[in-house]
Amino acid sequence: MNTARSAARTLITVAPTGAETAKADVPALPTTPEELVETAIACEAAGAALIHIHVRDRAHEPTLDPVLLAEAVAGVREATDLVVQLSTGGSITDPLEQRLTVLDADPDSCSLTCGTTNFGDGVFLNPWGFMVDLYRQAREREVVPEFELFELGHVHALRRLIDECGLPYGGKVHVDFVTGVPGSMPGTPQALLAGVAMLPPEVTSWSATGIGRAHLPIVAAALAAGGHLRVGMEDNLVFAKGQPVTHNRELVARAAELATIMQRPPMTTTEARELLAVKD
Ligand code: KMH
Ligand code: ZN
Repeated sequence: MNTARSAARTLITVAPTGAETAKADVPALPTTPEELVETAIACEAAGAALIHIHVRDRAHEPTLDPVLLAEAVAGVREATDLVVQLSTGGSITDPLEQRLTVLDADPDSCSLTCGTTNFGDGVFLNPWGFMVDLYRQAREREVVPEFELFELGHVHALRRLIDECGLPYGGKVHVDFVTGVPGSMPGTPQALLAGVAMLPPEVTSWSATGIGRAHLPIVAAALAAGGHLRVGMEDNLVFAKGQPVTHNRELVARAAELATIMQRPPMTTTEARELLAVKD
C-alpha cells in the first residue's frame, strides 16, 4: 500500500487541447497562445493545479516547434502558478527524436508513456529505448515525468524502468491512467482498479483520465479510490448528453465540485508542486 491511495486533497490536471481534435470541428478548443493562457488562468481559478500542454501552430495544427513550445511554457508561467507539463507524446505521426526535444523548453514536468499502444485506428509508438532516453534526459534536466499508462502492461514497464534506471528527478513517482482510448485499456472502474492494484510501491500518487464516454465514470471511480483527476478537452468534448464542452473551465469546475463533495477538495498549486517534487 502506498500513500497514493489515501490522498486527502485532489490534484486536478487540465489537458485543454491535445493533438487529435481539429479547430475547425471544435472552435472552442484553445489553440492559439492567447487562448492557451486564458484557459490556464480560468482553469487555475476553477481548481486545476497542473496543465498538460500540446501546442498548435498558427494554422491550429499540432506542432513540436521548440520556439512555440518555449513561448507556451513562458506564457502560462507568467500568467499562472500552474505546474507546467509538456506532452512528449505529441501526435502519433511525430518522430521520436523530435519528441525528445520537448525537454528543451524546460517544463516542470513532461509526459512519459510507458509503452506502445493501439490509438484508435493508429499506433502510438513508445519503444523501450525511447522511454529510457526520455527518462534519463528528463532527470538530467530536472524535469519530473508523469508516467502515462494506457495499458496494464505499461504498469509492468514502469516497474522495469524504475528497476533499471532508478527514481526520477525529485524522487516522487506520479502516474496517470489514460483509459478509454479505442483499442487500449477500457475506461471502466474495473480496469482502473486492476491497474491501481498493480502499481509498484515506489508510486507516490496516481491520477486517472477517461476518454470520451469514460470521462465521468473514471472521475467517480478515481475519486472513490483515492486517486487524482485529469480532465479537459484533449480527452472529452461532451459535458453532458447533447451539451458540448464550451470551455475547459467547465470540466475543471465540475471535477472540483465532485472532489469537494467527496471530501477531497482540489489541492493548491503549492501542494501540487510538493506532491510531484517539481523543481523550485
Ligand atoms: N496525442 C497522443 C498520441 C501525451 O500527451 O503524452 C499522445 C498523448 C500522450 O496525448
Ligand atoms: Zn497529451
